[in-house]
Amino acid sequence: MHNAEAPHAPTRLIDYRPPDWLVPQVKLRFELEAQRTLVHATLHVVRNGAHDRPLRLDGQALELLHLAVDGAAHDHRLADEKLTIALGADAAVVETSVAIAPAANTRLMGLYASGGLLCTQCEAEGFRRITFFPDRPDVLSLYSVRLEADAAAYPVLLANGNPGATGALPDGRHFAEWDDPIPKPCYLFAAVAGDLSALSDRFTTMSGREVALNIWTAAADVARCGHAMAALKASMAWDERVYGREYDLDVFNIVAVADFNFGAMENKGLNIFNSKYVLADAETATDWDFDSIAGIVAHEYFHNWSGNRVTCRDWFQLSLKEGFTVFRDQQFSADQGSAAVKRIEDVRGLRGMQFAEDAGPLAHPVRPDSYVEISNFYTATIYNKGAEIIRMMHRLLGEARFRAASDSYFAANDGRAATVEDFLAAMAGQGLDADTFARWYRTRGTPVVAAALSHDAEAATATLTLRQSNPRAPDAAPLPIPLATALFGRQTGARLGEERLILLDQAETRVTFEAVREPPVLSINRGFSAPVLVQAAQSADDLAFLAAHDDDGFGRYEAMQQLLLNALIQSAGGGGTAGQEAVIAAVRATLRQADADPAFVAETVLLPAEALIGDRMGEVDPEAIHAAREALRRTLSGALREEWWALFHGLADTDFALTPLAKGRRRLRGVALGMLMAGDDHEATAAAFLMFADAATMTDRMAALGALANSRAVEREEALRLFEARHGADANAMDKWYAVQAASSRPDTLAAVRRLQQRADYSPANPNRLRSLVLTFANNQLRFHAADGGGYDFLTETLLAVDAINPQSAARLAAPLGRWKRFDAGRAGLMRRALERIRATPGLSKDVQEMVSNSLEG
Ligand code: HT7
Ligand code: ZN
Repeated sequence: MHNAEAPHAPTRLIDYRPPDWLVPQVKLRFELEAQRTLVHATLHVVRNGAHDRPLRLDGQALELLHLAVDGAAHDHRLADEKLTIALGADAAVVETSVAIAPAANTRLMGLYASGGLLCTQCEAEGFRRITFFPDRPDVLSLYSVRLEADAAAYPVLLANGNPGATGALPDGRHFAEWDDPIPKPCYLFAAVAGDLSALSDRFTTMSGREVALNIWTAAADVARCGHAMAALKASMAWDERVYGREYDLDVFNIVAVADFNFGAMENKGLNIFNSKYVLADAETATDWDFDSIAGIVAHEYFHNWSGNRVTCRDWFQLSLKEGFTVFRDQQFSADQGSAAVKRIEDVRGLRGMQFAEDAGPLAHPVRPDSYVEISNFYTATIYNKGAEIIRMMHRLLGEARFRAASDSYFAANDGRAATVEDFLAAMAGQGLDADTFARWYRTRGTPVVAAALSHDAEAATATLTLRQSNPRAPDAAPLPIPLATALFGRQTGARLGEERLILLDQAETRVTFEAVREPPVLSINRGFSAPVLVQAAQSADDLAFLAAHDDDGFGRYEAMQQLLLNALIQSAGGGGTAGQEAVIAAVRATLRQADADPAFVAETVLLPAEALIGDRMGEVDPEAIHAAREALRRTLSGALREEWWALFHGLADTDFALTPLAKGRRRLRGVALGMLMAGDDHEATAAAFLMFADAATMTDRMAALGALANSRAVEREEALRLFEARHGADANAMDKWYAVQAASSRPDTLAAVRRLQQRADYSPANPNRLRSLVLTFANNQLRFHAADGGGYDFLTETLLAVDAINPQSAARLAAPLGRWKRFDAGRAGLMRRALERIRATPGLSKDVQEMVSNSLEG
């Protein structure tokens, strides 16, 4: 089967040309109504350079009602989502009026309705669904906006910049004007209208300016905005202190909406957030939610400089703002709690998502060469690998020089649409080898570093041989890979000399360590100094030694995880369970540190996820991996039973605190419960139910519900029922309820997911609900990859139905099928056929077409 429709033409980086026309000034007037909104635009356009090309404006799903140039009717052509106007002069005033239909906009791009609100999402190419405009990030304009709407339905009217005049209009309507004094690309445009209430506060900037802060939401939810507000103020202070960046408008507004394609959006002065990342209280939010809210509030705020004041020249430069901003939000979060635990969480996320992406058919460089649909490129590679590249620069330059380089980057590019080269040039100004570093941006795939250590006892030297390779880019030039390295004495357990930062920038390097008088154990890529896979062939003894003695917290975590992973891979590959005593002993030793750092211990002893085990095996065998992981869980559960129970009881808290210690205690208690529940133990099931029923926090409630969700015990159904009775009216809490069932290892999970799809409160049009049910199920390796292909059929049907509603959501559902080459012939064939069936469906969106074609051919 093949799709008769022609594939969409890709956009290519090498074809970049500066805009033919600039738009220094824009005036917009909205006559807002959910069914039909009128948008009147006045663009002051200026020819950019000497040429005779016409003005070409992007427009999608717009009904053109009126067009004038310099006040008079003018010839124009409207075809293929482009409005072409030939202009004789070098400057003109172009006026258009269009009609759009927010209530019918299920793509959630452009102006759309969510609940009773009207709101916008323009990144990457949504502004063209609001008005005709050169919808590209290198056209920066000053905006003045007037919103008009029914005063009862939409009492609050917000747009970017600073507020201006407001007033009443005939027929119960009213208006509000907003002026943004800072030039911006149209993807940062935003407007919101609705019946909103605000949690308000103030911030005094470092130069003494007063900024009004508001978080807007439904009146009933205002009390749940406190955490987000505290995070906003902390972010503003942090960006001043650490990067010298001051906020530049009189107001900073955040609006929470229920239907949103992403986490949040950094529109200038008017951030729009998925409500999941704003609303939180002890009753409904887990510690993960609280931390995510703080991280995302910070991320969007930091974009005010890394993204808004300095924006991207084109979408190929997306990581210029996203990678840098993720790095900045990671630094911020590390400063708020335990830096070591934050690093572990970030690396776990990177390995789980980005390494998998880099190893599969959707692998792409951090700066891709081409795309069909840019929305498909908001990926872990752009965001998280991009952040790791910045982190490596930070590490190589050191704090002071990195700060100097970032200062000069902001100063040189303020008000400009910049490129990765501009960023590298600023780093080069402080001594970074920008030419070789640029290779990280153009090379896809995760580099593999083979490390071999030899010891010459007589000479008291150790030689470390390092070789880099990249299976996904075998011919690529070597990358500069900074590897923080130390040696430890096997006899003394002490570190031998200082940590060294080795820059592996050749295919192979040899490094000698002096005064190594006892057999050394290698600790490499400490703190995860480079986003690479290290193959160091360390024995179980070496790993257990490092898990106990490494003075780098990440190194101890890494050693323990590698020990667990080796045991799991051996057993899942049919190699038995020999050597697991060493694993038990290492876990026991780690548990002894629980009082000092429970969060670290929880992360360290948590068994690697089934998908990660699969990523490290030649062929993914979902059943064998699940069986091996369950068996190890039972082994650890039995061997350390007293320890787990002691932790479970000893870590029970009845109060609600958000300190790192309190969060760590809850996390470790959840891990202990998970271990105790291995094998559906009755005593543990009863304890889990009690924990669920008595929980003082959502974290405890969800830990218990998650453990029960895999169980066959009657308590499972009772807990699910109680949860629904308590949280049924709260969409964000119910998303957790959906997800926990979709992630279950029970054999009836697919049937349960299909039943859940029939519920009245399930809607595929809501991206959060879709993700919590369908994407969670598609990432449930054991049940999604059932050998009969039932999971693939389910996903295919759902994806095709969703594509007609929201192509961005549908495209995200395609990714799990992209792993097809990693499975046995039976599953691979079924997955490939599912992809082919999708590709052959008429009328497919270009979002899905690109994902599916890349999955089949990449
Ligand atoms: N820069 C924002 C990206 C974003 C987005 C992209 C595609 C479709 C919808 C979207 N909503 C937000 C989010 C960020 O990285 O901060
Ligand atoms: Zn971002």
